[in-house]
Amino acid sequence: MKIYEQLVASAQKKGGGYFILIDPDTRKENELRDFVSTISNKGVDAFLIGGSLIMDSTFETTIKIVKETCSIPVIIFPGSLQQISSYADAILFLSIISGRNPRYLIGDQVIAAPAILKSGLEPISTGYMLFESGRTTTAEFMSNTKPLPVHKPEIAVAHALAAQYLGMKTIYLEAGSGADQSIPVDIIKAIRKYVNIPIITGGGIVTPDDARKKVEAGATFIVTGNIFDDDEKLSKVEDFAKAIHYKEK
Ligand code: 1GP
Repeated sequence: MKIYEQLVASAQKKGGGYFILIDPDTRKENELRDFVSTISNKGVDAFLIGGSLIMDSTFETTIKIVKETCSIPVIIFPGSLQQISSYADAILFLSIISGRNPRYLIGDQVIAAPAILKSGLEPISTGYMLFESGRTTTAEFMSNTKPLPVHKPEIAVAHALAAQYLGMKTIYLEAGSGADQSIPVDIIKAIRKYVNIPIITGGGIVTPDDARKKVEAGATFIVTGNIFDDDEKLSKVEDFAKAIHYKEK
């Protein structure tokens, strides 16, 4: 079974799925090994690896280390065309559908497609929807796109429906890494009312309670990243996983 299908089936059974985003710039070799081995048996369903702007050229090394350290699926969450590696299992094949920048709607995808074919990665077609979150995020700046308003659920629903009608496998509701405000549950509920493809959401989710509310509102997968830059918070991984896997006893 493909990674996408496995993760969706598991999320349906458990209530939701839990992804942790690893920014390759955050931890170097041994620290990364320790980080992954500490949390890999705490209920994480997949690791996302990538970043809107990677300063060090550690992308592929990061993937290799994570793959060597655990058996959890590794999915690339690419911030640029350079972020393709056959060491991962799958890649979110993103189109920034919230924006109107042709490069990120179809341009880079055409350039990346042959490299992805060659890599053997499983592409997961993803409609990426960036929302405003109070301040300019790296994703917004780098993609030169205007984020969606958070107080207009009908605009969000229309974008999500368009993604579904275009045959995309999932939508990623993004508030931006470290966002002050995560995606409001009202937006998730409004989208879930009309759209049945899986919803990934991340950016600014810092409490298990918030994660659980988003799953109950209709999100399929929750992504946390920044919060675990602080090693002292690592014990919370299990709390997030339990809150998200709320159907599990
Ligand atoms: C961003 O969803 C990720 O795409 C993670 O965000 O770092 O704010 O948890 P945070």
